[in-house]
Amino acid sequence: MTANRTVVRGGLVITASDEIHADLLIEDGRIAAVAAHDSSAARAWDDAQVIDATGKYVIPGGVDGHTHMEMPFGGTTASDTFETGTRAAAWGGTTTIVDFAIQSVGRSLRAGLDAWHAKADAQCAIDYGFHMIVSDVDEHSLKEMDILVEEGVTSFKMFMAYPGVFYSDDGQILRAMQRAESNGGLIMMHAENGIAIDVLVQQALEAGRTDPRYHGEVRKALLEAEATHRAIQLARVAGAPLYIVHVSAQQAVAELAAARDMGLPVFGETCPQYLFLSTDNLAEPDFEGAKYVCSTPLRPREHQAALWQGLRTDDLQVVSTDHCPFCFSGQKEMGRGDFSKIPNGLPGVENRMDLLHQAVVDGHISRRRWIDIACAAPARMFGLYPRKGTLAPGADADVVIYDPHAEQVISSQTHHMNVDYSAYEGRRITGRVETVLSRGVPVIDGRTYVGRAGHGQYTPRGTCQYLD
Ligand code: DUC
Ligand code: ZN
Ligand code: ZN
Repeated sequence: MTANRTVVRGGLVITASDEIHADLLIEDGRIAAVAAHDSSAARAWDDAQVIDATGKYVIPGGVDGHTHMEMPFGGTTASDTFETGTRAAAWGGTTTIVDFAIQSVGRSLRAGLDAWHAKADAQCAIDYGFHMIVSDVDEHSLKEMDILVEEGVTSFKMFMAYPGVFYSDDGQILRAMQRAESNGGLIMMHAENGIAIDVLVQQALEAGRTDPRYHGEVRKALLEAEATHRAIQLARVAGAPLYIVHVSAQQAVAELAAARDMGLPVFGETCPQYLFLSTDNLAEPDFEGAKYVCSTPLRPREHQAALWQGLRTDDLQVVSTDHCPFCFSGQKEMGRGDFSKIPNGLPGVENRMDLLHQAVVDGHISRRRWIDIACAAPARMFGLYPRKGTLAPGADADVVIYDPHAEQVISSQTHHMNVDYSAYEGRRITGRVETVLSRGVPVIDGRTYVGRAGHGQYTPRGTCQYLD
């Protein structure tokens, strides 16, 4: 047996474009060949170590293009470190994350990026890349964007929300978009009208409306739609492509669909929390609603149909998690008596692949669309394809053996994220990750964690491949 040759035998290999009963040959951490099960080509790989995938799906490792490990926010820090968060991601079948390095106001992009490298270096169980949050647009940071694109940090998140923290005004946004137009970068937009929202927050608190559910009421769908529309027009003026993060409102999906119908290079992401949760959760009594405070906020249940439809029609291309966990105890509780002090964010990096498989079972999306929105599209969007996001000769052997018939119940008692609650507590899921390989190396082996901090490598990225 040759140690660096592995064959995954007998499974249904699913990519964004194909489903075939095939065997997969892995050599030196890469996919070497895919051949029909039991074909003469596959039978010739008899010197390789065998992983039996009979009756299972063989899928590319998930690519989560939106996480916030150890993110300082709202006076506290997201509770997953790069070590705990990437381990949990692997448990859930995700083998690549793209996290957000943050430029602090008054400091350089480089200083922010260096700080995030220091947090992640030698800690990760799976591969990772970085986007850059731009919070201070000036001549220097605009020049730095060019350098970062060259280095493989090819996407830049900007905020139309959070005045005084991450907020950029329209002029700053336009300047960054113009720069992206010339350097090939992709602007990722948090599209909510934060100036108007802050007025409504103040008015709600003054009227004694302090419970978590008011977080959802003041961050109005119309103010997400308005910001989405404005961001699209600014991108048109700049001639730049645009990616809207965490789309939650039906009216925002409509803005994206209209722009795409015009042929504009505008893309959108939604997250499991908007597909599976709603304002009903935000309204849970005894401050339990705080567990569901994130921005953009959860919407009334009626918005979910538009999100599913957007995913089916490709008006939305990607499902990422916006994983940004805060413990209920001691962190979410900071906002008792004042919803605006609840740290914004939900855990989910471990649950995304399973929840989206449940969407396949429930008939919302096809199996191939599952792999597209969770693996291939984010890899393409963020310049990682076909190394990540598919199973084809030459690709990294990031492979998940997925049991489509296993039954599980999501719970904080059994999850691996470093957070004391689950946003999906008690939810029944059909399907479960069984084995995960990262560049051919087992990270999860038959539901046992066998990975290590430091296996995961920093992965510089190319530019958005939807524009090629
Ligand atoms: N939204 C969140 O819910 N958390 C972190 C940042 C963001 O935009
Ligand atoms: Zn955001
Ligand atoms: Zn985010």
